This record gives sequence, structure tokens and C-alpha cells, in this order.
Amino acid sequence: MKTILIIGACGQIGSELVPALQSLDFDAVYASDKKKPPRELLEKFHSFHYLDVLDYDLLDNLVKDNNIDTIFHLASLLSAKSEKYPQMAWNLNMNGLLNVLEVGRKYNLKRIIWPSSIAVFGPTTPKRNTPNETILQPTSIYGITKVAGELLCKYYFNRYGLDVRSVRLPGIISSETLPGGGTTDYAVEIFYEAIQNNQYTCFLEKDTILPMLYMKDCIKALIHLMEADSVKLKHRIFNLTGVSFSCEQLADEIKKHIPNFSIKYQPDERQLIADSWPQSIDDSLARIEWGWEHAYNLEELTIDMLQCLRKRLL
Ligand code: AKB
Repeated sequence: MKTILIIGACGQIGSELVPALQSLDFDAVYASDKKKPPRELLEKFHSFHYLDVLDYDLLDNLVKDNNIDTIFHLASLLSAKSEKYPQMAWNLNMNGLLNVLEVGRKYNLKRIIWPSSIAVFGPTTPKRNTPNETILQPTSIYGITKVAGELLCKYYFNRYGLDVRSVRLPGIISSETLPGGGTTDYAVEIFYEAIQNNQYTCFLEKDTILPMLYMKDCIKALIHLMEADSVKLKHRIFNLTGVSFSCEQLADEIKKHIPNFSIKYQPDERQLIADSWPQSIDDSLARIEWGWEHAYNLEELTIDMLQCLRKRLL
């Protein structure tokens, strides 16, 4: 049994992770965010608490008063926004994580799950089938905070025995809450625009290939990682992926269902970030150590996204 706190519950992942956790047999699931949830989301949450993760005392009280034993820490500034506000990115991504690890150490929490990102890799990393253990020399500030975050998590594990676990998430494709400020956001925006306007102007080049994961797989992975038997875990940080495709391949897949959909390409500064990331990821360690398996390929996620979005938007 677990009492779980989700920090950043109103974001792209949190808004789907909270209802998924609520549907399972845990003692309690507390959603928290510094943003007020929109009404539809608030109605889904069994409980909601205001929390700015940079406010250590607020976090400490929330954990103490509710006997929290597990935290999903999802609050972070993504790659493109981090590039616009590097100092803010460092502050939120590093000090937010430090507060969570500190509270974890103080109350001897059972688990902390914190997503890292494919942004830990950089131009000197092998670009295809990128291994778990490889060169980590990112050029984006977001990537730098994720590498430093990974090292900090490992430090708390080795020094204090805190059970911190992490997955390096690729782009996440989802239909409930829009991502914001990321480089892989195009792969979500394209679906909204295809359904609502039959056209999309993509901010990446058509042949840009990036690793992606469908939200239903992402939620499954985060919950499996939380539940994984510690005895079987030889690593703390795992590569994770579903499928890799180019912008053009995704557009072609959407065209199969919306034949008059058209796409234009106007790459902006996010192209530089995308070019520094791998095209495909080797996630075999996650598969071996905690039985990770993705379900959705490009065809399947496209069909599911279009179905879910049509229900929500039309
Ligand atoms: C982003 O694009 O910044 C994120 C990520 C890959 O971490 N989706």
C-alpha cells in the first residue's frame, strides 16, 4: 500500500498519471501543482493541494501531514522554454529536485520517481540505438539540468539509500493536456491542428527523426518502475522509448486518416535542440530489469490519438 504525492499534476504527464494511480489500489493519491487545475481536471482529482516545489517548507508540511511515502516529481521546465530562460530552468529543475530529495531523505520515503529525458544526450553521443551507458554531454541547459539531476539522484541513492528511480523520457504524445515548451511538442500539436484546421506548420525539418512514446505506454512505464522489485534493479536511470519517426512520416500517417491534411515546414531555434538529440534509443536495460514493453507503434498511436481527440474536440 502506498500514499502517493504527484508534483506537477496539472502538466502533460501528471494530468493522466493522477487518474491512472487513483484507479489502482493505493491508500491515497494527492495531486499537487503551483497552477490551478482547469475545472475538468479538478473534477478528476480525488484531492488537490497547491504546491510550489521551490517552497521547501510547504513541501515538507504536505509530506508530513499526509504521511506521504512515494513521490512522482514531474515539475520541470522543458527544453525550448529552458533555452529562453536558462537561469529559471536551472533554479526550478535543480532546486525543485533537491527539495524533493531532501524531503525524501528526511522522512525516509519508500520511493521517488523523477523523469529524466533524452535531452541528457548531446551531439557527441551515438545517434542511433543510443545505449543506456554512454557519453552525456548535452548542449542545451535543459539537458544539463537533467544530467546533473541524474547524478544528484544517484548520489542520494548511494549516500543515503534513498530509493530514487528515473526514466529518460523521449517525446510524449498525448491527447488530454498539451505539453508546453518542449522540442517534441510538434508531435502533439500536429494532431490538434490536423483535426481542427486540416493543416500544420511544423517548427522542425521534415526529416528530423526523434524517439517518441505514447502516453498510455508512458503511464504504464512510470507505474511499473514505481512497483519494480528493488532487488532486480541494477540501475537507477533507464533509457525508455516506444517508436522513432520523422515529422514527415508522422504527417503521412495522419494523412491516411485525414486525406486533405497538409503540412508546411518552418524550422525555428528548436531545430538546433532536436539535432543534438538521438534518433533512436536502446531501452533494453529497462526491458531486462523491470520488464518494460511498449504497446503502441506509429500506426496504433495515430489511430488512438485521432479517436481520443475527436471525442474531446469535435
Ligand atoms: C522536450 O521536448 O523538451 C521534452 C523532452 C524530450 O524531454 N519532451
